[in-house]
Amino acid sequence: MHFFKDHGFIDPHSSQIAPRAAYESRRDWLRQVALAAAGTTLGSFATRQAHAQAAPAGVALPGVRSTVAGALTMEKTTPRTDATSYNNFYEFGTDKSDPARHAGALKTRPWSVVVEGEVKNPRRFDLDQLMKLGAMEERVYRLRCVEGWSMVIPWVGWSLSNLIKAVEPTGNARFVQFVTLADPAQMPGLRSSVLDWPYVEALRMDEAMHPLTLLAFGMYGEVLPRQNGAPLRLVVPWKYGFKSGKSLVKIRFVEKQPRTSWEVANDSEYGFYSNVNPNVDHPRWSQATERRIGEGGLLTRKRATLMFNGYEPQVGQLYAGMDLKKYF
Ligand SMILES: Nc1nc2c(c(=O)[nH]1)N[C@H]1C(S)=C(S)[C@@H](COP(=O)(O)O)O[C@H]1N2
Ligand SMILES: [Mo]
Repeated sequence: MHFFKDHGFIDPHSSQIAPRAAYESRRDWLRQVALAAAGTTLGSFATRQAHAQAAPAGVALPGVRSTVAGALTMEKTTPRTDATSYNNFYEFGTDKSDPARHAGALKTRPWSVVVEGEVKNPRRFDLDQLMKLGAMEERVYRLRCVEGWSMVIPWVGWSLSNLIKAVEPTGNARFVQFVTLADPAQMPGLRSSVLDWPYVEALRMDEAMHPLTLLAFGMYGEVLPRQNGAPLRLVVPWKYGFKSGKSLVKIRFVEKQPRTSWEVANDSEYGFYSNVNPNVDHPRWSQATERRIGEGGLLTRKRATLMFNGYEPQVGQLYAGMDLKKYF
């Protein structure tokens, strides 16, 4: 039997700082490394328990079972306690427990989302108007973080294609950018230059239009907790988690492939496509296996990572003819 012994679990994401940022802010960098080193598995487990209560009892947000192919994995869902206390949301800090600790005060109403760029109907949506553009569905997706851990989360939302159709992209729209709120008054993590703020992610238009690409407003049958990206976030289940931006305030349709925050931070490690691929290792660690959060302790066997995170039947054809080793 092959058991995996967890290393001290230094968060590779947060120990990865762009050279430029490191020069400009060495003190910040040292603080990041200290934080990452402090975040051992045992340490963060303790803090996780301590902050498990930080997720407020949510308001119910039910969704009908999705009929989109592949949208309902039968795998055991991750305990809500784990999904709401072990997070990446660097606007609130780089430790896994920071979002649950610091996002509680984020003001999620009133909230609006600006849709602009290459569309016939650019407009600012109030959150309540926006939520009515589609029928809420439950989608149970695997979430695979580039750091080598995964969860199974029951989201509530609808296909982003509902919004895209409503704003009618022009013939020039080839990519879609997703911009997260960047408010230093509410987000203590913005003091660090670990990333270029605001957090910006992007998809190619056909990826954005794919029925599995979800605009999520809830999880576990309730409105999204703030640490998970309230009041709305993207979920792209076949890509590494960082492609799914949280707490979105702007969606922009553009002609040229935009640079994303993680590419700006380090484009030799975080490419534009970043499809989950067990055959292409991160330059500093293997992507062949993953640790399922909430599944046992330190000696739990790792799982094999699946091509396109298990969504290859649905999305594989989007990349026909592309060199998947190149477009990591
Ligand atoms: N705005 C923003 N969105 C973000 C991040 C972030 O730091 N800021 N982290 C990403 C990463 S690395 C992952 S793995 C997922 C984690 O989502 P979860 O905390 O809801 O599991 O959010 C992604 N979206
Ligand atoms: Mo991630």
